[in-house]
Amino acid sequence: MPPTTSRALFDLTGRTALVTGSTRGIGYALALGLGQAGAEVVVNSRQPAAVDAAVAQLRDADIAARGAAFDVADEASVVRAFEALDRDGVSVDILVNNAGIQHRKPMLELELADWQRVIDTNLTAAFLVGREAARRMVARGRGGKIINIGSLTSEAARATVAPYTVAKAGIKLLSKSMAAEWAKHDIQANSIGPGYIVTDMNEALVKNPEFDAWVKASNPAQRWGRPDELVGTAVYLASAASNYVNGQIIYVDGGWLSVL
Ligand code: GCO
Repeated sequence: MPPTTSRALFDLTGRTALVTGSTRGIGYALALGLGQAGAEVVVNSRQPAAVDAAVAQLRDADIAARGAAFDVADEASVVRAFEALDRDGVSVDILVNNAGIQHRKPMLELELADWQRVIDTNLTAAFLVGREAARRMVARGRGGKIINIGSLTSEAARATVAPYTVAKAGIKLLSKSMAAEWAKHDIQANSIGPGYIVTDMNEALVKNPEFDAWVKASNPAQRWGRPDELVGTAVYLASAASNYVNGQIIYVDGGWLSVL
């Protein structure tokens, strides 16, 4: 039965959320925000020590948290991780495919290995982790939520970040593909498209005066975004408030894509 009040619509109590790449930056902010909305959160990155530190930090904030260190781009690692969650009785109701890397290089100089590494981590991983989560959501018969993290580059390209751009464009249509196949199982799959957010990955850009000026001149909010400014959209897409929303992408970009 649907929640009885609009406030209850956004309550994630009793749900478990796996956020990939959640030991820092956007992923950590989303894990914290989903936890504050009531979810138990599963923290992920490839580094066990970083996962343990993030879990401890979340628990210090009274968030129910556990860790799952695995490589989202490695199929065997993903399968083993979900089998371990199965053994521990952990059911992922909400998946946030956030893990991602950046590699800035003009295509004329770009090595195939670097192209492939970005595609594997930023796009193929979302399929691998999404497939394992969805298989279990379907088997449990109580639906689920998948949130894939896109980018402004899901819509438009910036020079020197071609593999990232192509992967993020793929993320937008992967959410639509997931909706096409899994909506009948009451799974809602949507994307969030962050604008330029202050994160470790963007540190060099924030510190570059010309790039900083370009970002501020290119969006009507005239500023960079913060990771915590993505939390509201994530809670919405993770909650009953979005049960009839599927295959969409919501840009949290200061209005960047809305203006000439
Ligand atoms: C870059 C940045 C971008 C942002 C973000 C913008 O090098 O241009 O890393 O890719 O991170 O994706 O939406």
